[in-house]
Amino acid sequence: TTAQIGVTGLAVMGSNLARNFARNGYTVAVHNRSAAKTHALMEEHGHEGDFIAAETAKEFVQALERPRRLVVMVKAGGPTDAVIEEFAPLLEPGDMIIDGGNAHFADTRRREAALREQGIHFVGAGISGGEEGALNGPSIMPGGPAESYESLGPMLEKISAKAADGAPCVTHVGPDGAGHFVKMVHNGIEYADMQLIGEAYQLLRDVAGYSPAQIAEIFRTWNTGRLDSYLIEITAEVLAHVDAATGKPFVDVVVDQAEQKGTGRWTVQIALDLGVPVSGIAEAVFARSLSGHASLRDASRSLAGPKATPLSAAEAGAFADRVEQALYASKIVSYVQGFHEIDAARDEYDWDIDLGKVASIWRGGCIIRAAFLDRIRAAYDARPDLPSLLSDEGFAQEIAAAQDDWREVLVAATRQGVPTPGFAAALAYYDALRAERLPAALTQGQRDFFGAHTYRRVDRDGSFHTLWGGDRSEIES
Ligand code: NBP
Repeated sequence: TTAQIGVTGLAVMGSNLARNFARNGYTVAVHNRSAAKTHALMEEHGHEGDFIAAETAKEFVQALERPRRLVVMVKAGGPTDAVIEEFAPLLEPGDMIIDGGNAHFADTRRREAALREQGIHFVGAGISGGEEGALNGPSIMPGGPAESYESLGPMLEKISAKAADGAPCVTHVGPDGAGHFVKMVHNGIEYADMQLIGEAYQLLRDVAGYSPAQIAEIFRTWNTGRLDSYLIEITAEVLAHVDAATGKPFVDVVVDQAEQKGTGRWTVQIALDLGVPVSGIAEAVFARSLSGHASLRDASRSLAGPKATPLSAAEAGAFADRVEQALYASKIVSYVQGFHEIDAARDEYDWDIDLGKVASIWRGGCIIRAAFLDRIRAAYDARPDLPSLLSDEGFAQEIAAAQDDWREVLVAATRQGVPTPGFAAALAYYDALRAERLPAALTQGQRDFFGAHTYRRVDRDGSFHTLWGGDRSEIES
């Protein structure tokens, strides 16, 4: 027998993905650098479907039907290159290597170009949904050559999550690194979503005076409305959880220093290179980084702050409603920024990415899955050239309805000294976009003053310079 697909790298993600393929009726060849993981998978889950266990790379490749489809699920970076180096010489033109790890899209572009020389199709596929998603249906973002999707696509569609309307959460995103790029931005948006939820929690706790259990209930209620999403759902679970050892709220016994693996940081680094303002995502990355500076925080605890004035019970309820508005409006801005980054990459790399499809495949399986994404899909489907999600009438109206509360929440946060960098960055972005005039005009004047960098005028074409050190007359340059 031959296998229709092979998975090498059988840590948690790889073995769950292999089981997902097998449970969907495919014969799956499985391989891992150290054979112990292969044996463990066969022993524990071999009965779930048709697996072919391979001890060596050669056996693995021989077990695959042609053209071969070989999924690599190893630690991103050096290990991925090591695996490619090992397998590429054993493959033939037309075979496919599918990298399901969290690769940097620039690495994916490099690998795709190198393998193309050998006629091997390299598909960088972003996979989101964690272990559970890999087993029961992730959101999959494959890039690479469009023709590889013809035979690979139907298999991925089968194992992927399905949106509420039954559509599979996978599409051919675009060429070479497009899939991993979109996965990177997905993670950037995930960081922003998590930060905004964190700020909402802290405000409900410090300004409104609610307990974690009460806040869990508030999030449960929010989850039945327009904020309905996986992250809101698990937030309620985490907040309701009580630590068995101490009887305290779980959230109070966890060290408040957030870690990160790098995809959020990449989203911001690349956005800087592309010149795209992803301020909300950046604040989320910085907030995690700030939380980890323990000695700086220790040294700063005695700094002056405002006197806390807790709200009455009646005021607290109204405040919670305002926080919901602020959270929703800020969330819209995060998505505006994330989609802007994908749009900019589309131009930079000549990728034909359909933004409506991206929103569509994020509706299920992935960490940012949310009812809200169906609205984004609809907005882009109605107008594929939408300059920004804020240009969509529906979103613009919702923000218009939310903005008074959004501002009030930030006033309360500022007055009480609760840090809300995500909410604040989102509102500043919104206000900057709507502003009639920005102080950028003054910036241009300063640049011209100290560096003769020139400026453009509102009333005439051309570049101009004022002779600041002389008679201050203007010359055209
Ligand atoms: P890990 O990222 O922990 O990687 C472990 C696997 O890599 C093992 O199979 C290991 O083989 C293999 N490996 C290493 Br390390 N170095 C190797 C080398 N030089 N040659 C061959 N194999 C090597 O596994 P994971 O958590 O299952 O994640 C797999 C990929 O999926 C990663 O890229 C990750 O970023 C991505 N991802 C993870 C999640 C998640 O929720 N965990 C979600 C989405 C994407 P060994 O057994 O012989 O040491």
